[in-house]
Amino acid sequence: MAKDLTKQQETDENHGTQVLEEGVHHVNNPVLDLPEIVKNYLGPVAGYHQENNNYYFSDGSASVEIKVVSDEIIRVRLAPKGLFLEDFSYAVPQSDQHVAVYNFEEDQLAYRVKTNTVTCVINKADFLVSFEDREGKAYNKDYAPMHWEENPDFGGYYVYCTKLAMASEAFYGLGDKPTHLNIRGRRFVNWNSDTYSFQFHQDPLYRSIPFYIGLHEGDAYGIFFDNTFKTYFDFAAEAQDQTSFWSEGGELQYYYIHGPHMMDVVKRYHTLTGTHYLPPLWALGFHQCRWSYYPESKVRDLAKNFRERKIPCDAIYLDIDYMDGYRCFTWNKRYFPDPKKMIKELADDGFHTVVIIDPGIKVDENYWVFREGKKNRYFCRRGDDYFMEGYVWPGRCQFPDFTNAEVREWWGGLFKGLVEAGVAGVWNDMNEPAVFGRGTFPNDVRHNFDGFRGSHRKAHNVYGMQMVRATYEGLKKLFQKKRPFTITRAAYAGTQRYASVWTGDNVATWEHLRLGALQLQRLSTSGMPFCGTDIGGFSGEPDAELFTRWIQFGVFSPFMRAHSAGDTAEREPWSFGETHEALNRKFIELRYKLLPYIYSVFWEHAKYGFPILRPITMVEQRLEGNIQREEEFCFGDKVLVSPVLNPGQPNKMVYLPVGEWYDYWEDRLLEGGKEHKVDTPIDKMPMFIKAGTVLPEYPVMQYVNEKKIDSLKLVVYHTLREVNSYLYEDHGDTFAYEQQIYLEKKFVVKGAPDRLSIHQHVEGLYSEKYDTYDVYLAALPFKIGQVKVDDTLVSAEPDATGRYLIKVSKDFRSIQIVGQ
Ligand code: MIG
Repeated sequence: MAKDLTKQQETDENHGTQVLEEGVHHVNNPVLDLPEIVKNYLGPVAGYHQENNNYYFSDGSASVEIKVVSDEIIRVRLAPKGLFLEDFSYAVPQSDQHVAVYNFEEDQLAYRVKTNTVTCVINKADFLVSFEDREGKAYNKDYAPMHWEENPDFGGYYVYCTKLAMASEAFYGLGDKPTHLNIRGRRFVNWNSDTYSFQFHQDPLYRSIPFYIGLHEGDAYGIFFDNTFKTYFDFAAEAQDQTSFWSEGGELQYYYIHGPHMMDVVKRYHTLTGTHYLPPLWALGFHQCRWSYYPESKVRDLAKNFRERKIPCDAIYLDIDYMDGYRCFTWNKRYFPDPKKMIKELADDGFHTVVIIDPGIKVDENYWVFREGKKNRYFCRRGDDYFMEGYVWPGRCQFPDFTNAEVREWWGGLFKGLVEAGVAGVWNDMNEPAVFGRGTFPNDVRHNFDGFRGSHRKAHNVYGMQMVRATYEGLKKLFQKKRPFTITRAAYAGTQRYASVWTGDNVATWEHLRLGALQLQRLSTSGMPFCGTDIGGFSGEPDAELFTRWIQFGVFSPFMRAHSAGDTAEREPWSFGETHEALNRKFIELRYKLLPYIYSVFWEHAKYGFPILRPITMVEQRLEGNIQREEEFCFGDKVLVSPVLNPGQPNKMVYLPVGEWYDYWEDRLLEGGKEHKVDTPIDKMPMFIKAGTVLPEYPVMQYVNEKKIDSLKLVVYHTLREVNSYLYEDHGDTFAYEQQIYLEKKFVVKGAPDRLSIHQHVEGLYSEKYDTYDVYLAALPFKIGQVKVDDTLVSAEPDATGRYLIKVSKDFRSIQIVGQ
């Protein structure tokens, strides 16, 4: 097939000559001299040169740059006329990483750029590029030479890359696409879109993450096509043996990211695009939202209900109605006469207040934000210099150009008033950007693009990202020492550096609950770790059962927020009668118990780039049967859950990866590597803990830091192997951790049929506020003979559930438990 393409190309060239020859006969009509617009393919490689870790190959007119980014990452760029665009990316702030070793080889057939782990092969005859591991196994290969087509309307080129899709290759990633985890056989577009009540398979949605993972014979690699224009991906949909990606503009620029572990691919993708900063601990609690809670009495009533009913909650959201005529950075004083006082009183009761901010600024000469933006020329302009105007909630609006650093700085400062009023977090909505009636901005709108200039074609997909970046950076400055919380609807690759995301306007149906489970797993594997769905569904009405099942899934969503549209019935955890109120409470309490574990998983993400949610395929990528598994997933590496996704479901089959697992609800040992039938009455959700885990648990609190913890609970699950667990602790809401003011505790658990030992190693400079641990030994397969803590004999007390309790100093180094 690749040959055919070369033929095609030859014909095109011949055709070009014919046109020219014909032109000789038609000198009066120069239009006939113009070459036809055709797809151009790279020809045979004519030569190369090297500049440090960049290698340039040319076919005589077009150039390809191969850049060794790190031992495992190689970047490829194409310049159709030999001239590369300026090297600027919103996703990758710094493409120069440490490279240990690289070298170059040439033989008759090919050039090879080699690192310690990857070899990039460039075939001389056809310019096909491929990537191999050290053993020469091909991970990823061009099917056709890179190609392009001139874009006469806008300039530049449509750029294309076509890869070989291997017979059994599966594909993952690509952000929030609402479809099955394996996207083989499907085609996608990336163009951020406001998609109220979206459906299964609908495309595109709110975010553009042009990054995918290929998994073939158990080995994985990633491709990150860093291009902000409208991009397309085809995963063996049009042709079974081809995977293509292309764009309507910009450069054909992609990163090949080596595995072979999927986890490492994601981790390395994060070395390019950054991780999510460590969120404040309260942001990992339960959040209650609705469009909208107003006036103030309603908000107070909501808060009171949470506390009286003893349902934990850390954040209350104010949707657009808190503003004066939907003008950003203002308050509706009739609904909220004294916001500062209200927010203070909520804070005293343990609630953080998060407010929504949209990009549209009302055209209104009496509105200071509009006046400032107008005076300083901060609003977007059309191709012919008219202002970009469109209708959104406030009425006729203009829109800041967030791709301008000066505008971002200004925007960040606008939060001063809200921060002074006590606001703890900001929710950016409508930033695809959404415009009533016409969807989004027209293509001719111009953007600064941080000095690199571009039309909306180029800036559309990063508009929301730059808005939330401005929001995050502004809040960070205003808060000084405290960590901000931000959430955005639109995003491009790299947005995780500035915000969490939610999946937008979903629907209160069982299908959407399932979709949410797919979307959050997909977002996690696509570098957007801090993500959640509107629990309960945004539009439509969930019944009690659906709501409770969604809360259960919410406990294991990185971001846990209930939200609903204004035209639906009120929807709080107590809205479905007492039985369900108790069930919802039980599971929200579970979230709070697990907080120290959840926080540690976020730390592993922030510091090392590990995803929070891990689909089974990622945990056991070598087992092909796992490719089909979409319902069970791991939260961190110690907890596996399988949310119940059907009404009236009495039980479900749950697959547990190879190894031993414990049913969380009854400390029952289950053998992994197979499926288990698990009962799923409404008060249970399948949840399993890996054998050998040290699971930290907080006592139930109504909000983060409500109580001082006197003794931290650690549940230790018996194992026959050696297993490491990590616990991360710090202030919870400052940046002191950047100065080593944190603790990273490693617990090494080793077991045999008649014994168990736990060793603790502590690093860091923070001091916990408690002095002891309550160590609970779960599921011991033997009767305790003796327990030694750092060489001192201590006693173990059995509790009602069959666990044994040992009280130890938080500074213990080892615990040895021996059977009778
Ligand atoms: O046009 O602010 O997705 O969460 O409640 C609707 C009102 C605008 C869409 C968001 C939704 C939010 C709603 N917004």
